[in-house]
Amino acid sequence: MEAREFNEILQDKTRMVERIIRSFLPEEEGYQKTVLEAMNYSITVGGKRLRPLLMEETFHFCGGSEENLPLLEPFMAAIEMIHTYSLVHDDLPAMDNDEYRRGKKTTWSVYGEAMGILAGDGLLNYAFETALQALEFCSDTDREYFTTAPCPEYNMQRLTRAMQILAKKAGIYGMIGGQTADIEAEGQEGSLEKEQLLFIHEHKTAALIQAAMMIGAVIAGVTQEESLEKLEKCAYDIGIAFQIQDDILDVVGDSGELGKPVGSDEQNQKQTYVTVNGLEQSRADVERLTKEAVAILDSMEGENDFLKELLLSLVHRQK
Ligand code: GRG
Repeated sequence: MEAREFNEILQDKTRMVERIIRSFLPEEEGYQKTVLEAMNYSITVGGKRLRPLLMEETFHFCGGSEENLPLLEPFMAAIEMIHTYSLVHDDLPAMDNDEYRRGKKTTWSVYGEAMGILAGDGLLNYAFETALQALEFCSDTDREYFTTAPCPEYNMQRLTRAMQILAKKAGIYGMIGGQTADIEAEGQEGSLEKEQLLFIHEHKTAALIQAAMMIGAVIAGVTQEESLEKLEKCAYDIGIAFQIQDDILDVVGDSGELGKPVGSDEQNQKQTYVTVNGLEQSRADVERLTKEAVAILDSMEGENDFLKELLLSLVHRQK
């Protein structure tokens, strides 16, 4: 696929994901209007929409049919809400104390700290309310409108498994666990163990990417544990590569393009993959992990052209 063709398709797909996300956002009304505004501000302010994109591409790769898209879409919006909440909380004064993200003021710096906390909480909870809306579209008889008809067993199994994955990968055995280890590592004297760093990256960053790809597969109808494990490993490689690239960009990236200041890791004396392994080794590891991820996809059945290009594009991303 030519780079230009890939970029055009990516733009189209990102616009489509954008529409899906917006269609699930809450109305800004009522006495709780401020928190709803802060939530919507946080999620509409920008972002690459990588996780919902990966979810949808994996769904197609695994043979998901058009008629099952209404089951997938609530999960696409939900995962972006969870990702956004994590950024909103990560930017808070008690965590990274950042005033800019995605080229715009962070949520707490616009709405105040208390509203920043509540907007993150709201997004996390609303993510599960949104994912559960899939129940309204799972009947065979009436896909377009809300229906009280019972959800057929085969769809119920898909939705339950998808909810399990979403909850676990976002929680204490996933992203929250990784963030905890990351925060504690910041105060640690002496160099971080390689295993410790990989734990942080796997849980803080890779876990949501794993959730995205695994949920796409589950909603498409994949039930074989072996296939899900392959996708989990593929997403692990992508997630670690993505985080290493994030650490690289903090050293050599362009703050205008990134929409946030660079050099923050050095300023905060934060140990990262780059400070532990050096720039050259880090770059080589991003390439190696991405190749491993693509090899896993190639070992599975299914058309993977765009998904493969998407993974490869992350290696060279500048933002
Ligand atoms: C607060 C529970 C909790 C978790 C926070 C996601 C996170 C954990 C912290 C944010 C900082 C960070 C470097 C996270 C690693 C993952 C990462 C690189 C996130 C940025 O994801 P992108 O590049 O962001 O997809 P956009 O803005 O494009 O959506």
